Amino acid sequence: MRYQPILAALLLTIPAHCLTAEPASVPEGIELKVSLGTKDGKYSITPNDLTFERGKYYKLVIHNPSSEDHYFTSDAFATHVFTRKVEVTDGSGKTIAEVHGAVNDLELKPGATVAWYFYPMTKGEKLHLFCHKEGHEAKGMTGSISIVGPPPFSN
Ligand SMILES: [Cu+2]
Repeated sequence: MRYQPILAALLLTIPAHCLTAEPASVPEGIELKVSLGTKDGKYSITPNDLTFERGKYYKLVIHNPSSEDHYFTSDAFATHVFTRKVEVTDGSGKTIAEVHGAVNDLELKPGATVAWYFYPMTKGEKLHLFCHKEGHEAKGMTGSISIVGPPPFSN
């Protein structure tokens, strides 16, 4: 009992933001969906021409509906965005992992879905997007990503 005031004093020294989870007001992000391959085995990235606006917050949901592994690869894109996290979900849509840090290559197993949360930071025109699995780019798994708009934090 005599330690209670000490404990209370200690708790008061902890900044409030350390005690609470992320506020519910964190935006979900502008959602875009991309498919790597198709159910019937076509080698495509759909849509394959993506455009993002600087300073906005995005949730890019990448899904592989096919029966083989595919990559979402764009070395240039990684240097143009700030990645907040990549969420990996299980079959029921429950998050089973979060990956933090710069991302430039994702491999998705058949049926897998990930959500990439990021802020586009610097302008980019037709940044190369492809699947680097052998032969897949030549078969059609290619695309481009553009980042447009005024610089973030400019007004
Ligand atoms: Cu592929």
